[in-house]
Amino acid sequence: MKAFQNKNLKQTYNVIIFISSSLYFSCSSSQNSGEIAVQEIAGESPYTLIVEAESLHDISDKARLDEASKGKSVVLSKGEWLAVDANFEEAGRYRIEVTGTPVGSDTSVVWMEDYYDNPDGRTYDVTGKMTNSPSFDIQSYTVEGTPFNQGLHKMKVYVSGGTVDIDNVIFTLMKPHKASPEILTQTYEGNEWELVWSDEFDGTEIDQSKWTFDFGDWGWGNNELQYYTDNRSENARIEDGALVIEARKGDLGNEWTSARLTTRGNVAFLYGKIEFKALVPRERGNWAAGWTLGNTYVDEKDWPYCGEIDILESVGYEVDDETGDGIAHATVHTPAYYFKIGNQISNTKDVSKIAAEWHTYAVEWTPSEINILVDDVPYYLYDKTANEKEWPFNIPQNIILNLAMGGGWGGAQGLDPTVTSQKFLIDYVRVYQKK
Ligand SMILES: [Ca+2]
Repeated sequence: MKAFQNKNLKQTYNVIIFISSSLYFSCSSSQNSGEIAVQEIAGESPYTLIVEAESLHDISDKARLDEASKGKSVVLSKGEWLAVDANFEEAGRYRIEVTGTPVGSDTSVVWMEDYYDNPDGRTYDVTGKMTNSPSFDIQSYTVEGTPFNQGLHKMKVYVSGGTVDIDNVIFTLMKPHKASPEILTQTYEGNEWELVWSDEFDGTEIDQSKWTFDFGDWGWGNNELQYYTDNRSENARIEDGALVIEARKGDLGNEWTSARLTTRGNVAFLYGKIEFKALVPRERGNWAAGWTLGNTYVDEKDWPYCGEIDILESVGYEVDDETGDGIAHATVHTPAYYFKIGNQISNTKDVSKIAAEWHTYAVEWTPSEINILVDDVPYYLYDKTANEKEWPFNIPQNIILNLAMGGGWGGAQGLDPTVTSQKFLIDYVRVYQKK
């Protein structure tokens, strides 16, 4: 699901920041004893503005730099950035608000990048492109759901379109991080598969002892268009014995809404067979996936060290509108083999009527091999286990089911403008061990 992440981060940014004032400010908010500071750091570029903010403890507890920096806003034009140091006391999913006033009539575009100090050179787009609405004097460029680990994050806020007089950056904790407390470890010796966990989606409501919702619209590292809602039946529900994930256009003030369900926070799995039966949507612009991320994932810096197994990825533009024939993609991402260094190991399989009939997609995972199958036919093998970089798969993985719209891969050939709803159906998810 991350195959195209960070593709826009290979550019070199070499810009000068104009700072109207570079003094040190501090203040305390009513509910947070932490200091908020705006500071110019000697030793780095003298034109780099460093913003330091203590982390936030709950959704009502905001650190606002505008009180501290009143009259000290910073004007950034296309291609310019300023540094934002944010020290998060708590890991979780955050709302990011960049407030400021657009200057001129060009559409202004703002985005943020995390971990520019990462020693391995990988940085992360944590907002996607945020655009303003021209109907207010003071603008808020806002996204929700961005994961941040505890600790210091060295970030940059960029203006990549127009000019913006930036007042502040606000991080608000929306949901604390929770790894899966229950780990199911499957045996893998033997000849018969034994069911150990499943959701048949045969009830009337989504079982929240099994699934939680990853919500928000931070672009998910791929500039995806959708806002994933949090347990909203319009986007995720049980219907006729199947989970329906529905992407809806022009919904709730967003370009698209959709849903992303995960077992993270409830149960993670180590080894065994994970299988689901699904019917993917066929329209151009969608990107449906059933996959896993390691339980050690807290924010983007943990990837690909946490490991990722893409059991199924399907993009709508590869599906034949008439027949429903399409292509299943299988990939794993590891620290040794992942997209950013261009060597991730993938395979594809043509699937007849992938968007017209039900098919099963599965991974068989042992301490030495990952096999991926369509309709019980294996077509992908990953067996590189020389070291932890090649094989991060001795840690439990959480299952994820989602339907994205647009983004680097799903949107590579645009979106069908006539389509207003797309549905990804999952009949069941089952986990087995060998005995
Ligand atoms: Ca079912």
